[in-house]
Amino acid sequence: MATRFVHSICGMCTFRCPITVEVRDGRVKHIWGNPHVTGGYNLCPRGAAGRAFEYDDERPQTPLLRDGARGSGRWKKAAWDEALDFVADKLAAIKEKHGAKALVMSDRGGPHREFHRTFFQAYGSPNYFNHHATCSNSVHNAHMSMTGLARNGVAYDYKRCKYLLSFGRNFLEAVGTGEAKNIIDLIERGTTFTHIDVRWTYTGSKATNLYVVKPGSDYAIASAMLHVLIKENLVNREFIADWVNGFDDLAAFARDYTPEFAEQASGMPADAIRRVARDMAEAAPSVLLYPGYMTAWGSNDYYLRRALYAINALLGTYEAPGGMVFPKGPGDVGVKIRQLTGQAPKPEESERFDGIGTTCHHLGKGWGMAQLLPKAILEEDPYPIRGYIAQRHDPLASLPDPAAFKQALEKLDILVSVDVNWSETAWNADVILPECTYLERTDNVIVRKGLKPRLALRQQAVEPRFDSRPRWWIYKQLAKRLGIDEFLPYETIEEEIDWQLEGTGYTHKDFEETGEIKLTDEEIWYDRKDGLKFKKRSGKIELQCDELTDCGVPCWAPYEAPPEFNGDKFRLITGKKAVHTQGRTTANNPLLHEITPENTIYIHTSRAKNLGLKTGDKITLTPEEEDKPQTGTLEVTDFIHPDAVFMLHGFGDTVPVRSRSFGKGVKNMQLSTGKLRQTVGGNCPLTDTFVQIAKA
Ligand SMILES: Nc1nc2c(c(=O)[nH]1)N[C@H]1C(S)=C(S)[C@@H](COP(=O)(O)OP(=O)(O)OC[C@H]3O[C@@H](n4cnc5c(=O)[nH]c(N)nc54)[C@H](O)[C@@H]3O)O[C@H]1N2
Ligand SMILES: Nc1nc2c(c(=O)[nH]1)N[C@H]1C(S)=C(S)[C@@H](COP(=O)(O)OP(=O)(O)OC[C@H]3O[C@@H](n4cnc5c(=O)[nH]c(N)nc54)[C@H](O)[C@@H]3O)O[C@H]1N2
Ligand code: SF4
Ligand SMILES: [Mo]
Repeated sequence: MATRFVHSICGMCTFRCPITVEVRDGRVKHIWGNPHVTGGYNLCPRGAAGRAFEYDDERPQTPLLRDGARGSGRWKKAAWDEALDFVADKLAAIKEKHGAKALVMSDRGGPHREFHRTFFQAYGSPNYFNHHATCSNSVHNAHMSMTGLARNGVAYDYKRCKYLLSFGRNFLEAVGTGEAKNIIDLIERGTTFTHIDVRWTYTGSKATNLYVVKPGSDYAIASAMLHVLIKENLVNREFIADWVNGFDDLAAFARDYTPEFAEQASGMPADAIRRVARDMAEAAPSVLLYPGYMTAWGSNDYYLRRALYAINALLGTYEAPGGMVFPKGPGDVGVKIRQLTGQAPKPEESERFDGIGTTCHHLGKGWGMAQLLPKAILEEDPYPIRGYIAQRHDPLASLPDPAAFKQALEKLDILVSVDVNWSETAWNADVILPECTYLERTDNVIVRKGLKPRLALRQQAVEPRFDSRPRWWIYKQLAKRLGIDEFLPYETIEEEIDWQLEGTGYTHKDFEETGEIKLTDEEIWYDRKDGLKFKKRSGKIELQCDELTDCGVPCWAPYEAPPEFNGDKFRLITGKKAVHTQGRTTANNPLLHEITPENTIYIHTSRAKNLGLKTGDKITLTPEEEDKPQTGTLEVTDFIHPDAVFMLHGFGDTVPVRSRSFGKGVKNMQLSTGKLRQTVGGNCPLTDTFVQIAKA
């Protein structure tokens, strides 16, 4: 038996962990953590279940054209030429009739976007957006507003951290393996880890201190921490003098937010708030105040995230050992990696459908606002949108109110889904272009930024099982048909990789041995006195800035208390578990489905008692604006805040051909009616969802 080991990149979520695929006789035998990179730790359950995904037949196996009503499940199999001709003709007609901006494209973000982003830019539309409206928009835009840096414009030096504070970052269940390993090491080293959540999680159970607070009250807590740091002069005066503008405005804002005020608002004891602020100051600058990952909680997220970054700024944690460090790239070691996205010209038609850059200037164009698409399509406001390519993105599973979203999609001339699964969006599309799985394809070179930057490559481990194609091929073929393929200068993936690496002395062959190329053995640090690279006009962190106030957006907004919850009314909180990814198809993965086949509904014992409910009861959940209840199974627990009802995200599958997950559990997104709207941070206000609970 012939066994090979292929070093590659996991694709079961977007952490892109380094993997080694054991291939025996052309089949995946097992998937390991790549020992050359990780030093031996292994994958999360989803990463290991990649093999079950690969050998599951329940995915689109050829290009498909819709052959019945939308969502009816009637499809006509098509050859690739036929499907690509069909798509290209539609895209050409849309451009001719309505202009390029009438086409929108969304994806999952990240560094594997080169091919479709370049294609889309060459087509000439400004209307690219990604999933972040329901993920990190508010934290990203908060950081941009203060530093000009993206959310991932800083990395976290867990290894040297002396105090970790997190507001709801569920490191050990919403996992990335490398980060989870760092957190476990940190806990084992005895580092103080304070965690604030609205329920007990696995992460909370491992923390040094856990505070369960009123949902939506975190901004009061963070403001009170600012209050203590400033009032007790625990801030880093030298760092502030060198790098921070607007301190006085922030101090004026924080003056009224006493720990006692925050205790009343949140339930977190005032003494504890004081102690956390003082302990952090003691450990500073080796402190990590994690600013949040999935931050699409409520309407005031933006200010919570600004407050968290402000605490980091006042404690001087930027580029400090154990703090938030600037991730270094090839440029820092004098290496230049070419990227396709720079090749196509910027679209001439620059007015975006979501208003970013025209009516709305304080938000970044890079991520967009997916939640505004339905309104733009339905009302042709600000102009008609006629085509949509969803590339590795499932808006009908990841955005609130899928019924409203679906209604808008009906108005399109074409909806294309490029997916590896039967996603909810694929099921409702006009055309499905099946991509090869991450184990069946090679992608572009990516940069792993950090203190020691590296290059990494996803490398094909096995032959495609079905009539699917890699994304580099799909977009090259579409581009050829539209006469814009000069911007994708390759015929094979090896040519593309070597084009990216030209002038570096490396070629695609250099990834074969370990899957990565190390660009340096030494850590790179910038000089904290004069070498930090903030991207605001002043070159500093701006706690107060004209760019916001000129748009009518206050830099610091007053705390607004969330409503009271009693009787049968609850605030809907959703989240992840280590065995599933998002609203996506891991619920149908044969192995992962076996571990967690459906979600249950958690409420606090005191609330259940008042409603006469007990564990195992069938209950209905009714959304605010519609009388369409869903039914689920109740779990009564002491380990959740009484205001909240919690369920795992990603269940209640509506795609019949996913035989295992179809119809199992509750689809929380259907309860979030009326949430396809913008907040000040650009995120959807997902946890501003209120539901009524009753016995079924
Ligand atoms: N209520 C609620 N809503 C949420 C969340 C929540 O916790 N609660 N989580 C939010 C978060 S944090 C995020 S990031 C978003 C995520 O939302 P999405 O980005 O839509 O989620 P994913 O499920 O990761 O991936 C989308 C699609 O990519 C497909 N896919 C996977 N691998 C490949 C591939 O290699 N090629 C192609 N072409 N397609 C592929 C999957 O089959 C899936 O259909 O959802 C958000 N929505
Ligand atoms: N297994 C697994 N791991 C994943 C993913 C996955 O789908 N599955 N997705 C990845 C992605 S894309 C992302 S963005 C990250 C998300 O990582 P996280 O943001 O850590 O994860 P979530 O589960 O979305 O939600 C985090 C927590 O927020 C808490 N919370 C909700 N409202 C409040 C509040 O008002 N205050 C406080 N303090 N806490 C609150 C919830 O109780 C929940 O425990 O996970 C990544 N890792
Ligand atoms: S966290 Fe798990 S699923 Fe995500 S990339 Fe890493 S191993 Fe794969
Ligand atoms: Mo996310």
